[in-house]
Amino acid sequence: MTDPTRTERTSIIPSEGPTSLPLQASSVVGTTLREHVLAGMHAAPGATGQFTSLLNHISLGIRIITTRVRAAGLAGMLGYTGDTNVQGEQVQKLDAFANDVLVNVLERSGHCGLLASEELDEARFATNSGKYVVLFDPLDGSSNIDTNVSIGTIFAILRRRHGEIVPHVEDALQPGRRIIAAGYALYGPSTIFVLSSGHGVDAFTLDPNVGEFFLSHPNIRCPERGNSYSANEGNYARWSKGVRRWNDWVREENKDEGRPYGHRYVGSLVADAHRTLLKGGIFAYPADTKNKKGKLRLLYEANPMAFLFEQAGGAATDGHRSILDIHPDELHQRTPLIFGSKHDVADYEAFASEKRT
Ligand code: P6P
Repeated sequence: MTDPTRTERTSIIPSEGPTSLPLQASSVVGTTLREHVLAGMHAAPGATGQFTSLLNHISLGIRIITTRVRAAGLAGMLGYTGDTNVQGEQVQKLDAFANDVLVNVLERSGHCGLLASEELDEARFATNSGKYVVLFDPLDGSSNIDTNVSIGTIFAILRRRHGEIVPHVEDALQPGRRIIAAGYALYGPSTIFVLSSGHGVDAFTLDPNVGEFFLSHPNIRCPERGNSYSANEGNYARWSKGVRRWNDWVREENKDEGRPYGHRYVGSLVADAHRTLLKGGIFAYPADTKNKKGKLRLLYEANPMAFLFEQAGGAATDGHRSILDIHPDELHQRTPLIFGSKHDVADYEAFASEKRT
């Protein structure tokens, strides 16, 4: 059965020559995110519209953040607030603003029971009756803000597990397999909103003049194998023997196997993830002797990315198991994070576990 939420973009220019037929109204305007999400709701038996409303509020938050990111250089929003967050990192003004915006729209949606953010030490009860949990990194890659490098917002949505009216912090500590939707916004030359609610992955591009996201990349599939790798090789000496062997292998000359791979590394997770999702290849942030559990956060960075890549036919691992199978113990726990084309990820796991030398 074709997925009713798969609304192929109608062509704006008729494929044949000049036609006397008037352009169909639908062929002038693409599919908006709002329409796409609504179509998903109509296709979901028993849908109440709460999930749709929650997604629309997240979209509103991302559009508000976009305006400030675009004007940050002029609006004096760059530079540090002087505060430090639970990660011990200097909090930049845009981080704080993005966090406040998302907390506000989630509370106003009335459907978020519990929220957790990289910028908040503890999980926060949003609305007692809200049946959803939203975990997010409001502005990932913020260390790149001052140099005008693309940054992003990452989120995951789950259902609350505990029946009590008052949300329970345990509702946030669920394995990624229980994610019902996840996505990211990439604030690059365009603002792109990439979303999956369990029926494949779609991307929407913001038209700033209209203030709407339009479907630009329906049904994204991550290529089964790519030709680039993305890793901070400055950590090479700190990696395990198996990971160093993988890195050496991926750079060896072997024309038959398409190596060496090209090296691409922005140092902003959402930018590196988006390229890997569209072009294939592999992103790797392994554990090392400095970050023994890895650097990236499980709940609001690794899990959303893992959900998206698996939905697009790719894979995501900590080097030994799927990221989505990890049972969280604490809100801000870190994990090694490797994702991308499924064959490239499988090669990495073989080297990392030293099954391959
Ligand atoms: P490194 C940015 O600070 C970030 O949290 C992610 O966006 C990015 O993938 C990673 O850290 C980069 O880390 O150690 O290479 O600078």
